[in-house]
Amino acid sequence: SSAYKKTYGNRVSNFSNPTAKLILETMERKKSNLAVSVDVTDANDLLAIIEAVAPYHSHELFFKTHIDIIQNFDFSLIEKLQHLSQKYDFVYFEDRKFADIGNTVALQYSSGVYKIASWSHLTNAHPVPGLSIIKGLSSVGLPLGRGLLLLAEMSTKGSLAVGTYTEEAVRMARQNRDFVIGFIAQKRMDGVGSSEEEDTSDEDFLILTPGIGLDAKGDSMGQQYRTPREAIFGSGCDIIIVGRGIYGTDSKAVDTIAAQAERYMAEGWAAYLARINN
Ligand code: S5P
Repeated sequence: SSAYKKTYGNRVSNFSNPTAKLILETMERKKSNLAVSVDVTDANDLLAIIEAVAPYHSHELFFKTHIDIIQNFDFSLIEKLQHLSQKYDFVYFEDRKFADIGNTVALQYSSGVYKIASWSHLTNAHPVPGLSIIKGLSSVGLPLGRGLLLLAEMSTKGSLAVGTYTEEAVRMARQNRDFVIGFIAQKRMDGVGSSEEEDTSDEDFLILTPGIGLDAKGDSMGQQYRTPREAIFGSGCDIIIVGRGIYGTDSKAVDTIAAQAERYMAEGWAAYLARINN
């Protein structure tokens, strides 16, 4: 597709959604396509990892959270996170993976303990309920300028999100371009599942891809890893999501985390340059 060869900056005008524009502009400015996934259970560790990575290199584009795994959560954490995102110029992606009817997800997104829509620029949803889930989430997120990704594919061994399920997810997104800005997927989705009469040649979706690791092939629970080059150059994904590859499983040494982030950032950007200059 044409988006595969374009620079991130030149793709800003392909989107009307303000979060999509912000993401592409930030990528171009920071020269980064790295999203750091911080799956830790202590609020202080979460803040420490962001502080470890962000100030030294300021290349990180996203921090992806699972806010519901934090044991010592209170809303002051959100205020601290917002302060950090302004200070270091990055975007939050709460990896909530909504999966219910429209009315329920609207409440889960706006309310409860976490009030995700109030602080997270981007979130994601499983397409399994059909268009209802986009209706519900967009009723909350669209007025706030938020963006949504659909999980069109997953990185795990034996994932059921394949074939016609993936195609239907892309069709759902195509009908809601104002709010659905792309996918969690393993490859580019431009034109997927479109009919012959439809012209999708200029279509553009952001592809965020998890399951990235340079040192491991997977974990003991079905996760599968590939390299930044395979994802960005080989499969046309736009943003790599890296968790344990950066913050590790035991060591929380600041310089180790920062060095690993730098390594993934450099690999991801080199793969993108190879792609657009190929
Ligand atoms: O298909 C998926 C979708 C997601 S969002 N596979 C995934 O691994 N994820 C998330 O990406 C997962 O919830 C985790 O937060 C992150 C991968 O973490 P890592 O430590 O394996 O890099």
